[in-house]
Amino acid sequence: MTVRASTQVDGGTPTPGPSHPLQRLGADEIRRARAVLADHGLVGEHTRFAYLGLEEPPKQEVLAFTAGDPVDRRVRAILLDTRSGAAADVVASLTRGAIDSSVELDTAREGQPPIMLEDLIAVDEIVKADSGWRAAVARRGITELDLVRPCPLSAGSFGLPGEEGRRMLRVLSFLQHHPKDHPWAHPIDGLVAYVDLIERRVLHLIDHEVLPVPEEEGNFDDPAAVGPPRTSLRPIQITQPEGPSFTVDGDEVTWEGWRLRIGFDAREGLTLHQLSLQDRPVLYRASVAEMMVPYADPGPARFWQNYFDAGEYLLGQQVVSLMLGCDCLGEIRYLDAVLPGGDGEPREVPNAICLHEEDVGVAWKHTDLFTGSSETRRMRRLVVSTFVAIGNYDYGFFWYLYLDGRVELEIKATGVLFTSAYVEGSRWATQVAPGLGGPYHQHMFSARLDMTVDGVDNAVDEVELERLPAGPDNPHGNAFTRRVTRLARESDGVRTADASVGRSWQVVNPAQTNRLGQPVAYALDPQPAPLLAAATDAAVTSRAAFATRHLWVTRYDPAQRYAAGDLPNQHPGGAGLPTYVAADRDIDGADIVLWHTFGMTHFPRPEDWPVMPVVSCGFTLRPVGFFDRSPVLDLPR
Ligand SMILES: [Cu+2]
Repeated sequence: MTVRASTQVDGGTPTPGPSHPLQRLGADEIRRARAVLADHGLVGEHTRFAYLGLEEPPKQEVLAFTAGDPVDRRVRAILLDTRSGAAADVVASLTRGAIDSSVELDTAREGQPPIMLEDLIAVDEIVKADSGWRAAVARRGITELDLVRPCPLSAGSFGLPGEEGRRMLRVLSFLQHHPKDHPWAHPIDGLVAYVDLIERRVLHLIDHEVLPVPEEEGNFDDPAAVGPPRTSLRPIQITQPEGPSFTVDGDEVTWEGWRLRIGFDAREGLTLHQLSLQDRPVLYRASVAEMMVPYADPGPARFWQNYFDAGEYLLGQQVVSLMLGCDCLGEIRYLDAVLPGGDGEPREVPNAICLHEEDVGVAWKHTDLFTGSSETRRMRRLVVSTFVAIGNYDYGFFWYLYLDGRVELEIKATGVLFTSAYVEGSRWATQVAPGLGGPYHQHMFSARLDMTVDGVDNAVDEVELERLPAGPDNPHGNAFTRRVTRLARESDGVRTADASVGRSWQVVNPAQTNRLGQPVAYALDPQPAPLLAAATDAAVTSRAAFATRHLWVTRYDPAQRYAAGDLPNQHPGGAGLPTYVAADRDIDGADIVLWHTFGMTHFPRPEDWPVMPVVSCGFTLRPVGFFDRSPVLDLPR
């Protein structure tokens, strides 16, 4: 490991300073970053930018910022030399044209740089050049290699002989009948190539068994296959003749007392910053800091399947452009995303982030028995959303801000199943079409919620129903109460949800009270769902330890950003949250971060084929004593 500071070198034309330290990186800044790194000799002929993003200043610096203050713009880059396999983690200042740190990564111990979009092409070339793989494909009756689609699948870390220190992918392939035919309908199963991306060769071939390639096509976008669209749906039109109620100024959005900044990162995708309500801070930063998809099949062709879609594949890099009238209805404002390409040059994705306002039914209502009063008000929410397409699956990230102070994240999973050949009687898959398996898997997300409820110093109370036995205090047996437990240290903050007692976690500000003398709070309401299903001693369990608990609470540390650690790709395990909480810091009345695991356990249905109707998961943040009374009394009739 080497760390070196640098002298200041001019890295091209300085760009005008940003108006805010969290302003999203612009195309000029990405070019400038590349130039600064190149001027310091960090960009060689074979250097690829596996990651490049804004290195946010520490929280106290951002909170102290006032308009017009100078900003030191810094970026973090994970660089990979595709010839040697050497990798570096670099922080550079665009403002000063300087390298603040450059650390050579010990990839066997610290993990590999993320997988890049271009690795799709690499694995295609590598497996198709391998005579053993071609022979194995031919044994399955496949000769037209142009119609075989190899997938760049993250290798994980299983301590397999000869793999240590190599930059690898594992490759399962699919067949097309023609170039418009969706390959996911035709898995070429029982055959896996283990690929070394640096040596650009197949290291090892698993040719476990020859299984029939399912033949039925799954072309949901072909009218000839799905039949004519129904004609019975009449138009619904959503109009806001006076425009939406929100305003967008650069990355800053205001709506009905809410104020927030929109961020977008190549790794985390959509991020929310400095979210406040009526000038009272609620959340300093919110993101989906990791997500991973472990599969259930223990067989030789599939035991290794688990994809860290954020840390290994970079959610933000997979963002797609949204279409008016399809993805969002009504009065829409779009933001474009600017992302670094593998070559370090900026790449723009138009209409990547959608902002709109929605009517969501009744906010409150009462018809009174005695006064004859009858009042109803309507609820609205502001929606900030984005969609990513990660190979077969598509994920929508929908943040909702409500008039009554609630914040929700809904993740919509759709797209196409990662299929298998179906073997009769399989315990690891559902048959979703003739001979086609929908393998069992989970989608595990980690939301990183850097809370600032009325200020930076917060604490967490676990709140749940307490049932009481009948006795002298409870002579009729009807009693129940609320149990409140303060989580004092990081070791206390590692918690599991419990729907049977409605367990929630209230983030309180012990120093701020409402008019009733209660500490102001925001509750995290989980949707209790199964945690990681893999065995305790499975390799994936140590790599995705975050997914073994619904809640982790850590002391804020700007270096602790990712639930499964900085570089989960091929990481041997133990990084991220287990390491962060090992210090067992005090979290009672401190600058704290909540990490919430949620997700879905997916036993695919025939209805999920050939394209899956959206299924959702998420969580809610709900004000508890944050307001003195209902905050939506003033809604107009
Ligand atoms: Cu699924």
